[in-house]
Order: sequence, then C-alpha cells, then structure tokens
Amino acid sequence: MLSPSLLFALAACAGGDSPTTAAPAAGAGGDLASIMTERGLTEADVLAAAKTFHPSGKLDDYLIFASGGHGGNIVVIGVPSMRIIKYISVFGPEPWQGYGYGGLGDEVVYEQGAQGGKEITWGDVHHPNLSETGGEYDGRYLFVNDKANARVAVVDLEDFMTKQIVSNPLVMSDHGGAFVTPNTEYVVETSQYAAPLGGAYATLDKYKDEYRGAAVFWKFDKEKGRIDPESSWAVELPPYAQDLADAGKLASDGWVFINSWDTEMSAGTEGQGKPYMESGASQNDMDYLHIIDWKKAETLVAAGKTRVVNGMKVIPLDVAAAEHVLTFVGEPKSPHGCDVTPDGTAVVVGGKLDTHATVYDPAKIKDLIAKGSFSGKDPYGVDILDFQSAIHGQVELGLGPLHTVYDDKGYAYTSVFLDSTVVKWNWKNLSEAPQALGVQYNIGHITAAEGDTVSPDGKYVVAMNKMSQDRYVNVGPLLPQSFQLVDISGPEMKVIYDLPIPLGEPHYAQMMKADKLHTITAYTPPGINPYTDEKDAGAVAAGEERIVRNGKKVDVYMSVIRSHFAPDHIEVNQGDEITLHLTSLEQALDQTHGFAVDMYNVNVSMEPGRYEEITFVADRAGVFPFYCTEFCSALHLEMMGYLLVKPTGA
Ligand code: K7E
Ligand code: CUA
Repeated sequence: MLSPSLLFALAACAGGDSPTTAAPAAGAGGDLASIMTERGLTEADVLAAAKTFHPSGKLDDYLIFASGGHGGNIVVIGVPSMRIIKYISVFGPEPWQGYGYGGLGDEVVYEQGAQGGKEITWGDVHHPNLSETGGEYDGRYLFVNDKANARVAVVDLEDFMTKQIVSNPLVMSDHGGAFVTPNTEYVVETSQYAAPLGGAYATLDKYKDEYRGAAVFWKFDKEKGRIDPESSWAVELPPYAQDLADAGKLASDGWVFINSWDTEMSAGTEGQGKPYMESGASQNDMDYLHIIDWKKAETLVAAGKTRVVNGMKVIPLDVAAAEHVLTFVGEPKSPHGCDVTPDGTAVVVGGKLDTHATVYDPAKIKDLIAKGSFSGKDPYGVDILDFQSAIHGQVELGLGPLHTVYDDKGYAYTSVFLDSTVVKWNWKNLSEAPQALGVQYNIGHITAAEGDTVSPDGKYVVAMNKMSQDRYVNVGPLLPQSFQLVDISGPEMKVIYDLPIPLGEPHYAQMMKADKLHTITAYTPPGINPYTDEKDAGAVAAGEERIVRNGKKVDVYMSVIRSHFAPDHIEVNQGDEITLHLTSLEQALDQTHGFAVDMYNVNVSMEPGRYEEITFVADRAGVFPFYCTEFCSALHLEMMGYLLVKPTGA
C-alpha cells in the first residue's frame, strides 16, 4: 500500500503542465503518475479522490437524508464517499420495498395519505428534518413534508420505513416544514399558497378576506413514534405566501420564525388583467418575517381560545395578533431561507431579490415585544417591529442568497443561486470579508454536517445544485440535479465530489453522524408487524401454517424461509376474498425474500422476521404462479408456488 506521503509525492511529480513527461502508458495497471497523466488528473484531483474514495468495506462517517423532490422519496447518501445507500419511499408506491402493492404499507401510502377523500400517489418532498433531543439529532425519526399536497410523513430510522402520513386539514400546499422544535415536541408545517382554510371555496376577489395561511404544530409522541393529530393545533396566518421557517433553539427556544413573500396579497392576474404574481408579489420593499411564540400559543390552546376548522384547533388570527403569539418584523423583499444559528442567538434570512443576508437578533425581538415597542400594524392587526431595531446587521453575499447552514467555527455558508456560489461568512463579525466558492450550477439548497443542531461538526458542506449542464454525459433534455461535496475543513473551500441525483429535485437535506443510528437487522421475534412494532396475531411459527376457509373468505397463514413458501399450493374459487398472512422465519442479516403473485399486482418485501398481510379478491380465474423476487439462495428459482383460481361454474 502506498504511504500518503509517497502518494502525494507521486501526485506532485505527475502534476504541472507537461503531460509529455509521462512514463509508459498506464494500460490496465500502471503507476499513479502515468494514470494521472493518461486521465489528465491534477494533484488536487488526486487529493480529492483520496478524501472521498472508500476502499471496499470501509464505511462512511455521515449520512445525508436528502429530499427526492417530485420522486416523493428520501435519498440516503454516505459522506464522504457520496455513495447512494438507500431510497426510502414515502409518498408514492415503490415496488422493490413492496410499498403500495397490496401489503400493509398500502394503508400508509393510500389511506393515511389521502387528502379530502382523494388518493394521492406522489409527493413533492421538500425538507427532511431529523428528530432532535436537546437540539441534537438523536437518530430516531425523520420527518418530511409534501409541498404539493400539504402532508407530513414520519420515517422510523430503526428500519428506515415510512410509518405515518398526516394530511393537513387546513391548507392546500405547504412549504415551511417539516422542521422540529429542539426536543421534537412538535413537527411544524406551514402553508405556502394561501387558500380558504379547510378546503372551503371562495373566489379570488375575496382573497384578503377569506384566503389564509396557517402554521400547523403537529404534536409528536416520541414513545409511540407517531404524530398525535388529536393533540395538534395551528395558528391562522394572513394570506402572505409563507415560505421557509425554522424553530428557535437554546437562546431562542420557544419561538418559530417564518418568511413570507406576498405581503402585497397578489393572487396573480385573477383573470382581471392584474399583473402575474411574479410581479404582483414583488412590489413591496419589505415582506414580513413571522415570529410565533409557540409556548404562549400552547397556553391559548389549553385555555380553549381556538376555533375548530375541519377537525383541527386553530388559534384565530385576531387572537394570535392580540396575544402576540404572532408578531411581524420587516424583511427585505421576497426572502427565501430562514435559518437559526446553532446557539439560537441569530436568525439568518436570505434575500432572493436582495443581495444581502439579514441577521436578526431574537434577544432584541423578544425585548421589543416585551416592551410593546412596535412601529406599525398590518391590515389584520398584527404588530410590526421596527426592522433596524430587530437586526444584528446585514451582509452582502451576491445575487440571490437562499439558504444558510453553519459550521463549528462560527461561520455560515449560504447558497447564492444566481451567482452559483457557496459563500462562507462570519455571522457574528459581519465586517469579515465573505469568501465565495463557485459551484456547478445555480445552487438552490445546501446542507452541512450536523448543520441544524446546536453543535455542527464543520468538515463538509454539500451544494445541492439545480443545474448540471456540462457535468455529466448528456442524457436528453431532462438533466439530473447535482450534489457537490465541499471540503470546508481547511482555510479554503474545495469541491471534492460530484454526485448526480436523477429522480427529482432535492430541496433540502440533513447530514447526521452515522454512529447515531440504532438500526435493526431483523424483526425479532419473527412475525413483527413493522407498522405496530408488535408480533402480529396473524403470524405463524414453523408447523402452524394453514389455510382457513370461511364461506367466500380464505385466510392463508404462510411461512417464508429459504427456499420455500408453506403452503405452496392455494386453491380458491373465483370471487373468493383471499387474505395472505406472511411470516418470514428468517433472522439472519440480509436474508430478504420477496413475494409476488403473477397478474394480481401483488408484491411485498419480506425482510428477515417481517410480517405482511395482503387481501385481494381472486376475480380472475386461472393458474397464477407466486414466487420469491429476491435471489435469496441457490434454490431461489424454486421458491415458488401456485394460486389456482377455479372459474365460476367450472
Ligand atoms: Cu429553497 Cu423547499 Cu427548494 Cu423553496 S426550498 S422551492
Ligand atoms: Cu426467497 Cu428467492
């Protein structure tokens, strides 16, 4: 094995501009210097490779949980290798994980995920957030929002499965979510485009009177690992197109900050020749940063100062304004990101149509509210704080600053969209000159190692780029999104890896130390229902397999183990309702089977020890092989059976 110093020496001697000094052609083997020459690699390239390359079997230090955008899923990526390790299906069916093809997961993806009685089978995943304890990622749960259909999902990180989807009963689309308060007391989901609350109807000329936003505080039960909709509540907001949001922590715990960008209350042309929203919503010099005192809101909810809309308790806008549960402060026009610093003493808001990042001071904000020192009121009676009195300062970062993340040394890293840069700057000492790193291209979002906790790690930032025009082989007009791993450990930032993301636009990600996970390798004892975490009443041990017929209802209690299904022969009459109760008797690591019934759109994944249940009507007569879809053993092909559906009248 090459020592690092030898590797760098080789790299150095092969660097420079004179490829002709190259030694013999590298061919299949070759030494480092000749390979560098042949491939046109610089010393910096080789260093980047050494920082990211993982020899087979070496594990990553961090995991990124990235939104899969319109894919409706989560992408799990190792850092620093940038290897994709898993997709977690959330809002749409996914065949390999057997999610949405007849098994128990159908209840989550189709029933819980329904909105207003409509089955919805995709999502626009925006912002994954990990559960926190004391402001640190605790490795237990992951929450994501679906902007398109105003939903929030709960993923259990013991088995990386989506366990719950809650459908927002108030708003039609969300954006500021799913972010958590520092002990995961709440998973917060705030609206994006205003609409009458609860799915009501009103024409656009009633926009100011009847259209509203809302901040929903979903109560999370850490013991059960589920959101408790009964104990959840919301704060009614004006129709200002609320945008990104974040929860205060440490010094600012108890507060939530939400951007907005349509204080003009433009609703587009309205078919009346008014300006399009892009211009209508960009008239005012200032929009409003919403400041919510959620601890005070809790006392109002407890005191019954709410009205119920579509089943959810809502603190009405006038009550929220009068009690200062909701207060505003101006923010430069059309802001986007809203990111609280690790110590909670500042909130950074990105400008979008402004070249600055604005640093708010929550201590000043609290003080102004306590003193009743306001500079005005909005049309809904919400008090507005004086902008200059509420900020620590502003820093010029370039064209289109969006999102901000943090390191362990007091620096902020902001994605600057139009300039295509990551800008590193000191959020305390605003006079220190910012440093920009070009990325490829049009960075939208950004994530940092442990970046949203009270103690970020530094080391890595990932630029989540919207455009990738010349980075990969062209694969047609729909290009992949692109992640670039940035090494921030030294005095200068460096891009050290490019990863294409070809399944949707990732809108955010969080990066957690991998050793915080407590994943299981099997469901123990066999027969655990992953949605109840308990051994299911329908589970069987070896020898208990059976078929129970009750009129037209047939229950099949089946075991699954290398390399057979027992029973492997099921005979029913056309029109019978079949329920298959499947128990994997496996406990060994990685011994997953699949179970698919040909022609019946039935397909589940049987991880070791897992219980699955599939109910369907045998409405098509014929002979239908069922088989294992994972190459699980040398006799995998033999792991099959027959479903015989006898035609009516035969
Ligand atoms: Cu910058 Cu949700 Cu993409 Cu907004 S995040 S779109
Ligand atoms: Cu079990 Cu293939």
